[in-house]
Amino acid sequence: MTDSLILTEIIGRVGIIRLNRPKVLNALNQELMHTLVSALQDFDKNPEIGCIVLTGSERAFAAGADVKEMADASPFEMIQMGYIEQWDALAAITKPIIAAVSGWCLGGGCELALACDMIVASESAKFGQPEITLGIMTGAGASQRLARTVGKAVTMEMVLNNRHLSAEEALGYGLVNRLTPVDTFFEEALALAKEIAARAPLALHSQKKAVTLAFDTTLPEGLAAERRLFFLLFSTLDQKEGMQAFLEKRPPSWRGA
Ligand code: DAK
Repeated sequence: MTDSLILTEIIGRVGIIRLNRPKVLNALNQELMHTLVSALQDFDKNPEIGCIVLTGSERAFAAGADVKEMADASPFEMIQMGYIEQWDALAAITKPIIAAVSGWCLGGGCELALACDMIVASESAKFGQPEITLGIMTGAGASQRLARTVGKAVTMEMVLNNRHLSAEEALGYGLVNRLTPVDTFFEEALALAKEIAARAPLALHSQKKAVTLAFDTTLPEGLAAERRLFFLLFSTLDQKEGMQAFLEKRPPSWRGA
């Protein structure tokens, strides 16, 4: 399917979404966010898809929310844009999402990458939160997700003084999983996504949920939720199949049931 704001494709069990506003470095306007979230929800509902890759261009993953769209907005208009609802819907996607990032990854773009489960970055990737330069602050999760990922000191420098992280620094701080040459970042992300997509679907679903809870709950609540999810998987055919396949020294054949 082709859309003006995003391009989608399915390769094997991987759903791919490419942000497609190249003239404005994939600035995230409301329409793009709305289209992106519906594409993610469609992939999430599709049992033929096990993992999602979200990417932009070589020059920019996304240079942030669309400044032109926000420049003259009142607080009420900002609320009406439904931006918050889109971000909440994005966080509710149950399948693993890998961000394949090259070039600019700023503001809302960086928050979008942070809302994904893993990041594969090209050597040209630059991560930053420049909201302060516009007289505003982060609004889609960076103050929380970035701080939990790279720590307080680096986050403070990024949000208070527009410090950009190079891809190498981002790798060192644990913001990204893998660093690749510019011409292979997408292939690397796709290869990782194909491996993940081939794994037991219900176990993937529960495992993502459990790790996500680590950021949303206290340790005892998170541990209790992990145990519930763990025991629940013993009601699945895939648990029986996975363990039987191990004992019979053969590859498992997952049913997603
Ligand atoms: N919005 C709109 N247009 C943008 C843009 C953006 N964020 N970023 C780039 N563009 C446009 C430029 O205006 C330019 O358009 P033309 O002049 O050609 O018409 C085109 O993309 C190419 O950009 P440049 O000519 O500037 O390219 P350079 O290589 O020289 O510079 C740059 C690249 C990324 C350093 C620069 O474009 C830049 O500084 N861009 C702005 C980055 C930025 O400030 N991003 C943060 C935006 S604020 C919310 C939650 C979150 C947010 C909002 C609401 N709620 C909960 C309601 C998030 C806010 C943000 O992200």
